[in-house]
Amino acid sequence: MTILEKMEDIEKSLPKDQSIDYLANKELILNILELRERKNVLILGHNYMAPLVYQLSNENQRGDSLALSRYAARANNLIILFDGVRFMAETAKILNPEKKVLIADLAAGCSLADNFSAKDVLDYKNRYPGVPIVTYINSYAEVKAESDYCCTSANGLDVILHAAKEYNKDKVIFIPDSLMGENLQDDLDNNGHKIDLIYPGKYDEKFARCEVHEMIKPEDIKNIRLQYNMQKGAKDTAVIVHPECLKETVEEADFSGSTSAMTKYVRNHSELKKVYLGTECEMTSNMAAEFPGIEFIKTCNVFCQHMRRINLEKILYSLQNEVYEIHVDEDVRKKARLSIDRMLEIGK
Ligand code: CIZ
Ligand code: SF4
Repeated sequence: MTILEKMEDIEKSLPKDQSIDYLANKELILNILELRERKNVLILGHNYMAPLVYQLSNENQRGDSLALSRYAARANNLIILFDGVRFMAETAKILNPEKKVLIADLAAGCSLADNFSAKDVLDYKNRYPGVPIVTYINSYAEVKAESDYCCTSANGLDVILHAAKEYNKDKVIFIPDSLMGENLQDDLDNNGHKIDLIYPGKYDEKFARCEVHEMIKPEDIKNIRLQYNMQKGAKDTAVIVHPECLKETVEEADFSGSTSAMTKYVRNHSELKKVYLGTECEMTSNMAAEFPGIEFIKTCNVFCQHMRRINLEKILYSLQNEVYEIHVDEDVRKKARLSIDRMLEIGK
């Protein structure tokens, strides 16, 4: 696709309410695409990016953090710009050490990753010797390096079951997300698995939550159902929430899953006419652009301050100067890689 064709494609693919934004930022977008081409950069776009940023990436180069990192590993580009938060770009670097991985703002954090250190993992290890540690992908390399397995919101249950079997234990440690831990324990119980999942906050005072998803309360879901006539279990409507939400919120939903699972759910239910997504708000904008036949309820004002740090101006600056590169200590990287590889093996 030529740059002009890509510009036309972006304009066409944007949600209707963004056409003025497109015109206002046209030159910036053009400059970014020219640099992308000249420097042969792979631009990866996470599902939570604002539509103008999201559309900079080609269709198959958008998605969740793991799918994007895997995509990066297959690509030939020597420079990767990861439009997402820092732990995601770091995961791409762990899987692609020989490539230069850039992020438009190194301060793009995450309330889950930022509140959990390698020392916290070691504390769990000391308290529960021999119990396998499954670490959510929303964590930094030093934390992954001290863990036995990595997991994502798409495969958490499978990885936990595998870890319990492999270590012959009825206990598994899951870090750092307290709310997802609670939701996973529920999944285990509901599916008849007698596994005690040890997550922060269950038996101790430590706690980590996604500051975005914890804002979506069960009463919000009830109100949306009433206001938009979306009964639980109805065929043509769906309330879908992320497993980083409160357990009580998940219980009110029709389905709970990772961003990739949300997309898959909508794609596989062609009868859907109205959908509410309980997650970062930009995901709703991006889904609305992808599924124009469905009405997406956008009542929320739930944005991630970290994701919002990634904007067109900073992307251009990073590409122009090849700055804000992700570095990971090689010993840490190798150990972190092991936990990711052990997860990928399970998915095979
Ligand atoms: O792994 C990701 O991309 C995250 C953090 C969210 C999701 O559910 O896809
Ligand atoms: Fe972290 Fe939540 Fe923001 Fe995702 S949405 S980056 S989990 S704070």
